[in-house]
This record gives sequence, structure tokens and C-alpha cells, in this order.
Amino acid sequence: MPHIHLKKAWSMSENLATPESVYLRRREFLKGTALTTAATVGALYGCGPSSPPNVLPEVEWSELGKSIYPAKRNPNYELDRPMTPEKIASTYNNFYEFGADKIDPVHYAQKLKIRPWALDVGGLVNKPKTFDMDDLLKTMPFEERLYRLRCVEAWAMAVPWTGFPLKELLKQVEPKPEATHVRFETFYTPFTAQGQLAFWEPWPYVEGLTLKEAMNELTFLASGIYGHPLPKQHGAPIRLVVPWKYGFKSIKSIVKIDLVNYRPATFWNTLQGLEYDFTANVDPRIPHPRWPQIREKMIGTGNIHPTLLYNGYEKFVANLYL
Ligand SMILES: Nc1nc2c(c(=O)[nH]1)N[C@H]1C(S)=C(S)[C@@H](COP(=O)(O)O)O[C@H]1N2
Ligand SMILES: [Mo]
Repeated sequence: MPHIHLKKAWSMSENLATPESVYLRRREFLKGTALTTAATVGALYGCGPSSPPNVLPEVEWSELGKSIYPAKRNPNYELDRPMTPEKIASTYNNFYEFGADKIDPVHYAQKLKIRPWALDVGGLVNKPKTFDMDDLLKTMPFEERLYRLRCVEAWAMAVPWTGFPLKELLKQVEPKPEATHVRFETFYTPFTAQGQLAFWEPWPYVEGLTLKEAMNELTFLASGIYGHPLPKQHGAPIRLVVPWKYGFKSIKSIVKIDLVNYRPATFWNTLQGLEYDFTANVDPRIPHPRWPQIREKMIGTGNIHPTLLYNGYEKFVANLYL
């Protein structure tokens, strides 16, 4: 492909730098209804901060956390590009519960109460269990992994997560043989998470994987980043990280995990099925209606890279899709 063409494709995606949601459609809806108040509109559509805070909000440490972070780095997962600076990664977030702009979560997610935090794991399992965050900190094999995360909006970052493989948790609850998929659910507290006031959106945020995908060694539950507990805007106290799929699969602030025998509905697929499919593997050959997927831009450096099949994690996951 001639250079000039690529350049054009890229700048087009820049101009279309609207968020993951069809913002305009929401606005039209709002205009057409008398139900909304100015306060709701303000909360949902900005009138908010437009720049990062001078100092990043402090992360909340628990006693146990002090013995976990920073965890030993697992050398099996290497980056092919520089790590994204923390200040960039933690002020450019998608967390629609706390607003539709990238800058919103660092400001608004601080309202989220993350302690105590219960994670309910059940459904088609022999040993359903509600894990307190502290139980997990005490019992799980924490390690650090360097992963790239690729958003469908064609930006990417490279960060050190701390956590453990999801399969370690699933083993503890013993999935029944009839379980085929795993369903994940985020909290639902519309009074602290203003984005959830949008009653026409399918809150709470839900996601899903096949059981095979969930058991893959890459599928990670993260409770930390950059050697410390997760800041709230990254999905504290615990979030999924699925590095070979578009970022929207990596659901934040999980309260519930269920083993099921059907393909679960997901937030973005329910909202805009034509743009977000269930599988959502990173694949430069599958065009997206709004963002060309051939290339991606690293936040921070702005460096452009070709998009890699399975986000470059082919050797770990290609066997899932034979
Ligand atoms: N609960 C919840 N999880 C979510 C989202 C969200 O809006 N709500 N956004 C997703 C999207 S689109 C992306 S790209 C990643 C961004 O993760 P980061 O902000 O930690 O970089 O989180 C994903 N997880
Ligand atoms: Mo995303």
C-alpha cells in the first residue's frame, strides 16, 4: 500500500476520534426527551474536567497489599515496544460508568468504594464461593506481566499488570462439565457512577468469554498496575485483562463471575452489535465501521504500529481458533 494512502487512512481515524459509544445518537435521544434534567446532561456529557489532575489521585493500599506489590515479573511475556508512562495510562481511560471522555475516569472514579469488595463466583460450578478481595490477596499466585492492551478505537498501551491467571480462580470453584462460557459483571451503583444514569444503556457492564478462552494462560485477573494496587480509573479492585482481544473485553471492577452454558450477552454487543462482536479478537483484516484497524497508535509516544493478528499473541491463542 503506498505511504500516502496509509497516512490518509490514519488521519481519518484521528478525525473520527469519537468515543466507543455513538455519542451523537445519545445526544439526539436526549434532545428528544423531556425526561432528562440539566444535571443529568451535565453529568453525562462533560461540563466536566478537560485536563489531567496535576497530581495523580493516591491509590488505596490494604495491609495485605504491602506484601504483594511489586510482584515478581513473569519473564514469559515480553513487550516489543516501550512501556507507556503511568501518568499517560492512568489519565486516558475508558470507564463509561464514570463518563464518556478519556479524562473523566481519573476524576470521577475516585468516588467508587472499593473496600470491602466481594467477588461472587458461581453458576455451573461445584463449589460456588464469594471471595473477599482480601481472600484473593492471601491465596492467589500474584505475578507481574507486561502486556499490550489494544482498544478498538485504534489506540494501544503497554503496561505492567499485577494479578493472577483467571484459571487459578476457576479451578477453585470447579466448573461443571456442562459449563461452556464465563460471564463477568461490573458493579451497579448509578448514584456514584453517573454514566449508569443512562437508563437506555444496558447497565451493568457485562462481558463474556468461552470457557476455553477463560482457561488460556494469558487471561489474567489484575488487581495492580505499575507495581501498586490498581487506581480506580483502571478498574480497582479487580479487573479482567485479555490481551489478544479488543480492550472492551477487559471488564473493570468485577463483582460477579458466572459459569454458564450459553453465550452471554455483552454490554457493547447489546448496545451496538454491528460494531462490537462477542469474540472481538484483535484482527487487522476485519474492518470496523469507524476506526480503520490496520494500524494503531501508542498513547504517550504517539508511535504508529501495524496492528498484529491476535494483538501479537498468536503463539498463545491461535490454537483456540483452529
Ligand atoms: N466496567 C467497564 N469495564 C471496561 C470499560 C468500561 O467502560 N466499563 N471500558 C473497556 C474499554 S473500551 C477499554 S479500551 C479498557 C480500557 O482500560 P484502561 O482504562 O485501564 O486502559 O477497559 C474496558 N473495560
Ligand atoms: Mo476500548
